[in-house]
Amino acid sequence: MAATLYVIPGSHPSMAVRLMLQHKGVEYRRVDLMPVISKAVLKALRFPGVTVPALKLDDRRIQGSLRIARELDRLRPEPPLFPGDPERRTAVEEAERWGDEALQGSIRRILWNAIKRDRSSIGTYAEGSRLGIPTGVAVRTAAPIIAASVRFNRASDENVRADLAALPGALDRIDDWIAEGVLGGESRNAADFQIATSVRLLMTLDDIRPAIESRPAGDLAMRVVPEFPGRVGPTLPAAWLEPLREEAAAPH
Ligand SMILES: N[C@@H](CCC(=O)N[C@@H](CS)C(=O)NCC(=O)O)C(=O)O
Repeated sequence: MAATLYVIPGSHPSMAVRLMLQHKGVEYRRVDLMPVISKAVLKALRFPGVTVPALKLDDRRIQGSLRIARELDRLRPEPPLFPGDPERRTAVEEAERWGDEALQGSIRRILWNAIKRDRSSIGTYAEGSRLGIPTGVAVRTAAPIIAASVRFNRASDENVRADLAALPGALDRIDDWIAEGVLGGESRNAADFQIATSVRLLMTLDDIRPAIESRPAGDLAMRVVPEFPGRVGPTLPAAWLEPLREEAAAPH
């Protein structure tokens, strides 16, 4: 099986699929793409959509972290990404879907809004990647890419302030799933990869890491994704972070 995975450095669902391939022991070639430019590349490669992760398996093109997880389980059942017990599988799928539909987008918006405020930070997400041009050049020419990404991901100030206000509730939900054993069980499942990569990406923001690291969600993120390149220093308005500060002060 010849596998090529197209990713964007710093993309959380891309990291989720990298870890799933590793979990399955599937050898693959990774191709790093620049955001925005990735869309044209994926079109040229005849993928049906314009987002990463995008996986070419022999002649087949599979896109989207949820679809890829199911295809990997079909092609290589062991170790499984979903529990065999139907009730437990439903719970994992529910958490995975929320991770894909709700959590992923809010984290993308928060990240792009922070990068817009501290443009020099974008290069840190490219550490260890091969973009085909020197990282310094990529960073110096990144302004239009950042502006397009903020627009494309609807990372407006209004939306991001709302995302940050909703974050404590989202983290509570993840902590509850960990307590129930849906996440963070003995063997990693698709929802672990889906959600832990999002939380881990958020922990690359100095403004937000303190509100996460002492929680079960932060602990899971560090265990599932010990390394996630990238760092943004303090940059978000203090008032937006108030809901997280109150949260960090409360016992967990
Ligand atoms: N829910 C999809 C989302 C994929 C997605 O939106 N990927 C982003 C990167 S995280 C992307 O390709 N964005 C295009 C761009 O940044 O230009 C999945 O899990 O595969």
